[in-house]
Amino acid sequence: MGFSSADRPQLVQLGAPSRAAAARPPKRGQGRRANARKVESITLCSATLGEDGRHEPPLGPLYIAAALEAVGVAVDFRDFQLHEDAHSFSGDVLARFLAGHREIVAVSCFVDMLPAVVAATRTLHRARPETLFLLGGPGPTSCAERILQEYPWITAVVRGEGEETVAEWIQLLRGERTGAVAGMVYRKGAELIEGPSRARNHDLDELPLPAYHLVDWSRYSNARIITTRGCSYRCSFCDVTALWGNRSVYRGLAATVAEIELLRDRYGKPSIGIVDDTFVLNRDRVRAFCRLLLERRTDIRWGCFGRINLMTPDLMELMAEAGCCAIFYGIDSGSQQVLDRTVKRLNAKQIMPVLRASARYFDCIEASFIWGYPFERLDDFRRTFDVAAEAATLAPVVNVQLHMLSPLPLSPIYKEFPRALREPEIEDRHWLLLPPIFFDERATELRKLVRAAPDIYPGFYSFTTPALRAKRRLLERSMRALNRTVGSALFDERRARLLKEEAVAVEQELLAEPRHPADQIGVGLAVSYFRRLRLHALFEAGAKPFVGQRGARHVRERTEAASSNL
Ligand code: B12
Ligand code: SF4
Repeated sequence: MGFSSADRPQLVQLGAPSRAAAARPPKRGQGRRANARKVESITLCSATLGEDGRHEPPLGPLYIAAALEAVGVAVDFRDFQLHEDAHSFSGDVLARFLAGHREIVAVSCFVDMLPAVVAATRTLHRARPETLFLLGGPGPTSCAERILQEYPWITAVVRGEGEETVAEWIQLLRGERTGAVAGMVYRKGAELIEGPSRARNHDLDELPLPAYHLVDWSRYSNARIITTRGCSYRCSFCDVTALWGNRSVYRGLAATVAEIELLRDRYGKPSIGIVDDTFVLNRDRVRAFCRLLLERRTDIRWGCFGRINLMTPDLMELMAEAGCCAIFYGIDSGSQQVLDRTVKRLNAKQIMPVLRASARYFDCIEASFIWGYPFERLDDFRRTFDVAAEAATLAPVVNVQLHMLSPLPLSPIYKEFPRALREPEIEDRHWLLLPPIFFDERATELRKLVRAAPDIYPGFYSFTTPALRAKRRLLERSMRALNRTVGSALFDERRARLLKEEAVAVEQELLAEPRHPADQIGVGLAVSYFRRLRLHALFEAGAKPFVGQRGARHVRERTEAASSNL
């Protein structure tokens, strides 16, 4: 069901009321009281999934839960990633997960789960049409207005940072305020009201902490925190700047470390993922953070998002001393032409020296590459492949990821090439960033939604890209090498050890074999895969596999720091 363009609701853009006017109680007889609701409780669902079978508490929805509790709303919190069938490509599973919901259902998701959320809310609406549906998070933010135009059962969508917006919406529903709510689009009768943009929150330490008390911590492997909102780079394939603006807002370090210690002490999580888009953006701040952890002997293990051009040996050393054991690098291409064209602000020559140095300090390094740009020639792709192959020789400490570019709705690259979308094909399935909705047989309903409104869901598509077949041939060769290597562990006793224990000599022997970059990548992926299996088994057995083996101890024992070639 959807609106045809002829009967789409009219969008009314409203300016912000003055603070005094907004907070003024409505006058008698104005009629608003008649529609006012009590809004005592809400069902709030995080519909974002975990990765590799690991789960961490979803921060965004927990910040929203805290904001709701602050205005007196009891939150029935549900985390869909913990459902055994969460990866089922089905709106019905999510709808069943939400059974017994309150009169308002708020759902948070990223682009990948948006069709499932839309399908689930449609099912719930059919069963209980009086329910109000509020969506938020990066997925709905990207096309808030279009969602409301297309799906008449959805009541409102919050854009971006949601704490203040959701609180004001509740006040509006209760009849406690008037005027448009900034930072959201919502339905009022037949009209869509678009509030003005909401100014970014510049005092993050004023916000209540995420409502950690609402989750069952025994279900999560690690904790997660965010210490900066936004990123000041403008990589053209990314939508972070569009979602958060290009000004980074930092939390205070004392408050950040206090939160980390709370997660460690009250919730028993000494391993923490710092999910700032680019944690190392302000290196002096990172140094101060590390020194504070060391001074306070906080003794946690943590991971973060780094950036190749910002890493120096002394920074890595200090981070490792302070417990950093995992780092993610969005490298995104090995070709300088593509790096420049995407405004990545990175010199391709820095990539390998930084990866090699990082491998001396950190346990787990994700080296993420993207391919499939509309302007990526075959020789650009080969450069990416060559760098990825060199990075793969550092497996399993370095794990290479090769994603096919997903056109995120708010990314500058999608705005530049809106007509270059194509449906991915079965050959692309291993490399897609978002779920393979176009060829998974369970995804019929979601596929229909995506095909009916590609502008809402461009991330499921790919871009047309030069020399696709030749690129695929190289990628397929990597997959064959990966499968061969994993398969060989079933028959070769020496290699079979890798399934159970770390055997560096066997890994080195495997990594020394390949001559072709495609084979090198495949073998590197296999070596990393063996390590993931081992970690998973340890985790299932109740151990703490994410405690670093390099980290602080490694740095203290290390003798070759001076030989860094950065
Ligand atoms: C941690 C993280 C992950 C984690 C965990 C996600 C989780 N369960 O929470 C993992 C590694 C699993 C992951 C995976 C993916 N991620 Co991710 N991830 C992030 C990251 C780095 C931090 C998320 C976070 O906690 N932010 C901090 C909180 C405070 O912000 P927030 O969630 O946006 O919440 C605020 C608002 O959005 C809003 N809000 C949020 N929910 C709700 C709900 C309601 C009702 C309301 C009113 C408001 C509201 O208010 C919140 C507070 O102000 C972000 C980048 C970023 N810095 O945000 C990318 C990001 C969210 N991921 C992204 C993507 C694309 C993915 C993947 C699809 C692909 C991939 N491999 O990266 C997968 C898909 C996951 C899945 N299957 O569902 C994109 C999303 C793009 C988009 N427009 O949707 C982002 C923005 C990064 C990027 N640009 O590439 N991710
Ligand atoms: S890709 Fe990373 S560095 Fe670039 S704009 Fe996005 S978050 Fe910032």
